[in-house]
Amino acid sequence: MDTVSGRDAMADSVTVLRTQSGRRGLAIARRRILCEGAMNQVSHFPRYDTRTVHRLDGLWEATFVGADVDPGEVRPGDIRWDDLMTVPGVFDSCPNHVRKRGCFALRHFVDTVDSAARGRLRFGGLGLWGRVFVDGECLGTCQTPYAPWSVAVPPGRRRQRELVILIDNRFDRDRVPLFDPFFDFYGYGGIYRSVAWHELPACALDRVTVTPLDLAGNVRIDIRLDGNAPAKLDATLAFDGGDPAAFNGLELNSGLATLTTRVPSPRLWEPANPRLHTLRVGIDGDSITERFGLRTVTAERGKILLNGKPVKLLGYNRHEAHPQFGPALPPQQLLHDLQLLRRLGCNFVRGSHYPQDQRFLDLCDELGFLVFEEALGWGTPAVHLADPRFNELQEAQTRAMVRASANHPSVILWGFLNECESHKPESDAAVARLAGAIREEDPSRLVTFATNHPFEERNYDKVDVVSVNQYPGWYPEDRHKERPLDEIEPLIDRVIAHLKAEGQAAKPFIISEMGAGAIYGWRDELEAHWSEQYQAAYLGILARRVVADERIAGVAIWQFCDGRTYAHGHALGRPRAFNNKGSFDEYRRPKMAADTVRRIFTGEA
Ligand code: ADA
Repeated sequence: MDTVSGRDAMADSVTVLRTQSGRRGLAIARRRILCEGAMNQVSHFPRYDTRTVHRLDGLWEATFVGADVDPGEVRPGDIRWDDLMTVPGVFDSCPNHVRKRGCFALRHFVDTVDSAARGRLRFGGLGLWGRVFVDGECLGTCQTPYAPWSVAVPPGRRRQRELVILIDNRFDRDRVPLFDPFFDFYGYGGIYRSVAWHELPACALDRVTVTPLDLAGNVRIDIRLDGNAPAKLDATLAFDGGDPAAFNGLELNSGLATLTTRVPSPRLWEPANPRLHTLRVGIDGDSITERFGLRTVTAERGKILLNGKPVKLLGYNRHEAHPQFGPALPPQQLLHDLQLLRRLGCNFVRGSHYPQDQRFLDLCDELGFLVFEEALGWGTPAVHLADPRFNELQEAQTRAMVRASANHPSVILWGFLNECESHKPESDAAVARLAGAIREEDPSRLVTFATNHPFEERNYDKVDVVSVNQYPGWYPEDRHKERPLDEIEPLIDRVIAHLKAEGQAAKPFIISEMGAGAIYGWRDELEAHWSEQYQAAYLGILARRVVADERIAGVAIWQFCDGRTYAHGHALGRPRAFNNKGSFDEYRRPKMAADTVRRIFTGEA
């Protein structure tokens, strides 16, 4: 499992096996052999061809530590290892631990090439809470579920390093201020995405961000260092595998060097023709290859413009969800989901409601999807919006999301705080802080957030795009109305009229959520709520209106597929304890609505 890039990977994996069998007995050696080739590894950009990177996805030792323990008191030396777990993976969907809430531990040994090298452990995302120990020493605690996160590892005394990760999935406002039990999606415990251990030189490259400045190939390049920065930086830049050009004596400001240049032979990235470029940056002792696309995204007179041309966003909200894998989806599923969306004529995905898997965004780049990526949030009440610790972690996860995804041309909208109490004064500072942090990190994309208070919203002035979540005809305004579907269009009309009255008519307006539930296979002559017919009729009205209405810049239908949610009393409004508003069920079997939407989005109807 320990893949080593930038070295002779095959020779190194043989060393791994020899070390294990010699030191820790045959059973473990067999276990290692199992680990070596069996797991799905799809590395994503950026890539590193000089440093040693141990990709740690695969089988780890594991154990459920307890439902009552304080994870802050757990020490690696006291743990008895009696189980196995895959990384990525969530323990509470595994047969041995299904439904459990508590503390779970995972262990893996990493055979470093240079024990004297400092390291960095990079996590694509975990939840709900995680703590990392290397050789028994606590190195950091992650309180930002789903967000990319990393921790520095000091050099060790021995080549083999013991890595122990504690995961806790209990709802706890102190430990996990960003995830609450009222969220309408299941809060799983585990390592949701890939983990890698990087061996680093004293001065290493952290990330290189390429920001398109125009359509002629001019770009701004930000080179961010990790470690001891020199006074000035000498770097080489090679686009698309071409010859490296030297850029010497670059000024550094807090480990960041910025320059502008022009991409040779620039090609635009467009949904119908998603052409990508690569940039390899080399410095003394390290290198990184980033992939990016040349495109601009702007807002003008109520429209979203991609490369200067209006684009209508037609798509769905998508949770990273599967009944067995939870949010730790295998790459087959990521591609499968996008292929289903494409068949429906979609060009747009809202990654509800958290930072996305980098492998998923790589696929969106390749397939030409447009993405609304948002930081973790769901129905945040005003009291949390006023809490300084909450806001600090919100900002941290939002910045981490933007930095991780900055090179994906697919991402055009940044968001946060889905359906917070943005009609209350406590929201003003919280929204301003997050919108400001995003613009500071990346002024090249549009900022939005999904409000479910369109008529009392206080924060329209802080966004570039107005995103509204509403469920007319599902959660009824009038329970006695004979034909609830008749609520849909009047509500849309009212929102549009209200935005005009508020002086927001020039901003693009998207319907970031609207939809209705249906139980897969429930076809009924009454065609009432929960029947496939009702949902199909509902989405038919919505999709037709969006396609036809110039004032609507796009839609993200709620939702792509059914997903597990509350396992408590809230499930009374969620049959099967699933949110059933998917156009596909949780196994991606289409309901009637999928075909209705397909016919409208593809123009067949
Ligand atoms: C909200 C929320 C979604 C989902 C939806 C629903 O708008 O943003 O996550 O819970 O309601 O199904 O009611």
